[in-house]
Amino acid sequence: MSEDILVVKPSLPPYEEYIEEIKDIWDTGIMTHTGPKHVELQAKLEKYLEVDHVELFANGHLAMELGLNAFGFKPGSEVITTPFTFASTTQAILRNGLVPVFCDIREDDFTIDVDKIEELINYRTVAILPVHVYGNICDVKKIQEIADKHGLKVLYDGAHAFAEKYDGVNVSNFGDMTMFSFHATKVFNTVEGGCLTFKDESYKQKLIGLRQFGQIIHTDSVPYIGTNAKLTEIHAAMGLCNLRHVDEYLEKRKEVVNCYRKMLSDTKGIRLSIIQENVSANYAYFPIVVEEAETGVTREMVEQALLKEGIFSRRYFYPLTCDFECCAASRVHIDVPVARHASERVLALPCYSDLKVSDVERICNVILNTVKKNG
Ligand code: T4K
Repeated sequence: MSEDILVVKPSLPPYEEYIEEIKDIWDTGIMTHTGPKHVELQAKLEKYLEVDHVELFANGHLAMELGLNAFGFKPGSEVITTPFTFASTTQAILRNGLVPVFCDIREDDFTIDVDKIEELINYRTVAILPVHVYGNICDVKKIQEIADKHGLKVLYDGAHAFAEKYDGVNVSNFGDMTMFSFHATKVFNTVEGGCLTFKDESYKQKLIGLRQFGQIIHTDSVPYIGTNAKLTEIHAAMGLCNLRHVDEYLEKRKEVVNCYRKMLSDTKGIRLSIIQENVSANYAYFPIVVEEAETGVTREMVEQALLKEGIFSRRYFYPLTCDFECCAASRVHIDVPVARHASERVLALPCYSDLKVSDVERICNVILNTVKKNG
């Protein structure tokens, strides 16, 4: 009997390495509040991500929420974004009292359709929040052109895009800010955690303040309405260990994705995301779109066939976030046929660094047999 295969699994450093890393926390008793591990991880990430500034947060969601907050937009202002994403992206906009305006996505890589952005801009528009979904990088050049033309800020949801480069430039450098998630299920993890990257130093003090109760640290001054979004030393220690191994994790993920592509390319009724030639990929997710019109086989049939074999896939991302009940009062624009088509047919297949190639072959064979038997 084969073991169950989950859709994602954390990449973990050797147990002994982590224990060694947290030893001095026991000696110093410094557990949180921008301690030495936090400071070390921040510096190492600035180097690894080749960016001027990194600020760390308790998770990717809070990083994004506070990044938006730091821009200081008037409540009710509009932010152009996509609904084909995890709940967090849209929630970050709503929790800032801003209005998400939903733009459709491209069919081939699921990122924001840049040709549809400008028609959504009006006098209330203040920002664009595009998502590098599955690690597919948005058309960052065109987005910057539009933002410059209309005086808009750009915050990238790069939750899936850690370590990627676009035309040789680390993606942490695009837009005004980029958020990366360090959740346990991500390419690089601190168990829970996340960061913002940015080039403009003037955001730094405000972000640090927002992260720690609105204070200017080590003073009595509390100029901002902040929260508690600090990354603990225990989490930072996991980050320090994982950063030593992240390039190995990426290599293993590459093998997994290459095997999927080899076995599933040219399968009738199964559409794969395009390979972005100018992006050095991190192989974060492996989505397929099950086009039932071609074979009669639906996503649900594939999902169930996998489940029968103990293989867990996920409908990332269904439903569209614009269909969430909590968006009902504020969704300004929901004409998103391409996103809707993808969301109703997409299935993320298991993808993580420890997934064996033999297991990928097993997963693909279940899919191929399902298509052959029913298609
Ligand atoms: N923006 C985007 C585009 C995102 O995708 C995300 C998060 C964010 C923003 C926000 O970043 P964070 O605030 O999370 O840093 C999971 C992750 O929790 C979430 O981080 C991720 N995106 C999202 C795509 O997936 P769920 O609700 O699907 O997770 P869950 O608990 O059902 O777990 C999924 C699988 O992972 C299961 O098969 C079990 C496995 N797993 C999970 C955990 C928590 C493990 O093996 N170990 C674990 O510790 O959201």
